[in-house]
Amino acid sequence: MSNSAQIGVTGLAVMGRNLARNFARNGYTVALHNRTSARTHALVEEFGHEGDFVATETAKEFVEALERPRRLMIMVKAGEPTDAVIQEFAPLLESGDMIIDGGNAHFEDTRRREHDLRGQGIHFVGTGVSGGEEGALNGPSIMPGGSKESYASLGPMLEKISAKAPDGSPCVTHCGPDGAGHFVKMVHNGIEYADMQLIGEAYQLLRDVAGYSPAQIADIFRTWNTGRLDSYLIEITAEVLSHVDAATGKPFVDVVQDRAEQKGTGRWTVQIALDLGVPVSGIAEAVFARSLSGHADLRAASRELAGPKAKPLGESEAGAFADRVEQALYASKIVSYTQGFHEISAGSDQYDWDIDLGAISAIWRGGCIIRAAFLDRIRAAYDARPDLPSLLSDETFAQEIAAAQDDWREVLVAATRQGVPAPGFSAALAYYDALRADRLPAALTQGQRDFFGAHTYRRVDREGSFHTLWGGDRSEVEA
Ligand code: NBP
Repeated sequence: MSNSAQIGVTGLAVMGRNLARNFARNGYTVALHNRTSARTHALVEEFGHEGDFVATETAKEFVEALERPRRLMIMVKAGEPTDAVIQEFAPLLESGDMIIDGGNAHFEDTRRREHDLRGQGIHFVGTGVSGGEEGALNGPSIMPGGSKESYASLGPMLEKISAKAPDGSPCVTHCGPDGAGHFVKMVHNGIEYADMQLIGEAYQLLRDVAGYSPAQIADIFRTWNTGRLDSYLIEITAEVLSHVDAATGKPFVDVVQDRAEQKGTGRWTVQIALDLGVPVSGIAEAVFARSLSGHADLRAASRELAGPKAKPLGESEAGAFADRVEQALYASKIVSYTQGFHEISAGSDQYDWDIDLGAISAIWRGGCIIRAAFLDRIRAAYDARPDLPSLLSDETFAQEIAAAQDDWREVLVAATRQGVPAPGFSAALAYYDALRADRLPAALTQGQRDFFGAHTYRRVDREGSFHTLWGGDRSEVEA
């Protein structure tokens, strides 16, 4: 082997194969490896003409094919397979070499792997990659963590293969040390869950409250996609809704089982948010909504439960209602991004990552599933004020929510009256109202806790911790 490859990819299923082709199409020589070598040969046979590939069979051959410092990218199933591959390759590497894990790893695993490999002088670069199969080939949004030194060597290559935002800038940035990249990818996916849930709720409200057909709703989404909701997910929603099943002639959405799965990154976003004490209620509702949809037996057993008697809207009111749903969707979307960015900020503080929130919103503008015109606005908000306490504190977003809130509330009233579940819209509004509340019932909670467990409380008018002698004369003592 000639040490000629600038990068090597091991794990050549859909993602690895397309990333390898993307590197090759951009002029890099790419070493190829897969546990089962049939995948390696298939890639070269089918796509060898696209660029310079070095097909290898063994780990030793693969490592020897790479120029120094070596850049070895792992694109295997996350979890144990990633550890197995690291164990196979790490002994063959030298100080200064890089292992780039582009799988959907848990950021704690990435922190552990980075720590272990650092001792050997190997840079472990946990990297979020978003955009699915198509993005991997034509330009994903890339979220690398790891050392600054590794980014200096790897960054220009990632910038070349990444998606480009509408202003031409590459959708990749060094997120921060060790697990920062995989953490950012995790929250990206959590936001993606929330975006999809909100869109789903908008669809169901338009259908069950306003009485529109899937084809009509597709047209509404197409119109929304020309405005402030302009995004990949809105665009594909219109495509899915207008699709007709060839076998039955029915709308495609009506022949698909209404059960979704929740796993991996969406669930982790909520689990980690709980650990960090960050309220990501919109994202959590999205995860729970998928989970509820999957409980087929429970749903079957509950179908006869009483619902409201309200009738759907008449044709004359439907148009105005659709406009209200757009307002509710937009306002709820601002809230779910607010929550997601809060989680990234909390993770950054907890692990000392110094993540630039504006830069993160900028790299999500192209290539990834949540790409949206709206992200430009988030970037502008953080660029103008990097210490923004919350996206809701940004003047422009606050004004937009102020303008949307009456419609947002009306939509939830209609949803409640008609018995249409809208947990995402509802959680978002509750979060908004809780944040702006002068007083919250947490004061009562503190009183209850002090009553049954002497947990003490703080007063609004004096420093210190206090306890009331609830079982005695109810006098207050300083704790
Ligand atoms: P899969 O997640 O389906 O993994 C298949 C690959 O893992 C094959 O190359 C397989 O080798 C290899 N592998 C397994 Br499984 N166990 C192994 C082991 N013990 N040792 C060595 N190799 C092993 O592939 P994918 O869908 O291309 O995804 C790759 C990574 O990218 C995953 O971590 C995924 O979460 C992440 N990701 C996927 C997407 C997406 O849209 N699909 C998007 C973003 C990130 P074999 O051929 O010999 O079985």
